[in-house]
Amino acid sequence: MDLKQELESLKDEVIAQINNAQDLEGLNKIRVEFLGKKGKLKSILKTLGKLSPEERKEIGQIANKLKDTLEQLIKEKETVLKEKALEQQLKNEQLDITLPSKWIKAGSSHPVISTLIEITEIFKSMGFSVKEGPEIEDEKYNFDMLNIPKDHPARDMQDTFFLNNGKVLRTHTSPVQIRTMLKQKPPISIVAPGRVYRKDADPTHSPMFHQIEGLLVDKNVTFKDLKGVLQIFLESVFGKDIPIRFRPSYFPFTEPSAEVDIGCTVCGGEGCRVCKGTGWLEILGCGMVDPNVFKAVNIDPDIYSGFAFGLGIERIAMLKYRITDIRLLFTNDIRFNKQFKGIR
Ligand code: 2U9
Repeated sequence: MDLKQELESLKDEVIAQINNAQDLEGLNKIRVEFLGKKGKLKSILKTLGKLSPEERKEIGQIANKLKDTLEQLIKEKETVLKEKALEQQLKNEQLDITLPSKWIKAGSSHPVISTLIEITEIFKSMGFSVKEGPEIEDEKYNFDMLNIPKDHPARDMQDTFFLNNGKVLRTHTSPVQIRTMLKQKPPISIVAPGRVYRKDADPTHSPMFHQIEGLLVDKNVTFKDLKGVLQIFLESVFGKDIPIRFRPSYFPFTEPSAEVDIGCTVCGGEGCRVCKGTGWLEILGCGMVDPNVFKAVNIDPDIYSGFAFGLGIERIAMLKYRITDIRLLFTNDIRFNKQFKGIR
């Protein structure tokens, strides 16, 4: 068989094999076997030297053309096989996107925290900014500068957690307002939400609870301003028709001082167990900042006046969700906590 014939039959053989190739791996084997460095086409070409120059030229051209043709055919087949492989892969990895997904258990906000956020947002909407401070406080900020003298019952060992380092767990968030007034000159309008601590434990008292306190200081601030702000606040939480009353009271850091009641949300004022038959619920304390407090932070009480107020968050949350024992809020019984899912 001469070289021409050999090339011709090689061509037929390779084409047949390419057509039969089932996958990319098989196709690559064919490429190596026939077109590779040690392939069959190369070994045929090695024998060209034995031919006359004319024949060499002719056969060389045929061989090169054959090489181009086979490379082209392999390339085309490669495209077909790649598509086939992808199709197979997609078939194997088929997803059923109509299957229902796995249920993700979402958490939710604790009722005390959702109440705290709700109340804070109301004061923010009235222009108050939010300030926070340390829970471990100096007695100076927690008591002295708030006009609470050394022999005051609020400082009593029975009420306050005293720490070994001479500091205390803050009994209210008032030190945040003291710290703010030391740093910032009036006008000031802030609320201070956070945890506070008192040695107290019964169905309505917890040794740790949350407060929000507010402070507004400027020239010409009056009790009327205090009443207006608290009315807007109470109507936002309990509804536009909620009855409100101010009762005279006493706090060392405010003068005059008042306690604010709302009509009982349980009996509507008729008298029940929750309001102890009075028809009223005590909601917060407030008053005009005592001049002694202003003096302690270097604000001139002859130029400036201000009002302050404070309330316990747990008490509001308990009224809102009709909870009768404060301890339920901190026991972390999942059956209790789950009831607030979806609220806020
Ligand atoms: C500064 C000056 C005055 C904050 C006030 C109350 C009245 C009050 C209680 C409510 C229920 C605490 O959580 S509770 O037990 N608070 O009655 N708090 S006036 O007065 C301030 C605070 C800071 C510098």
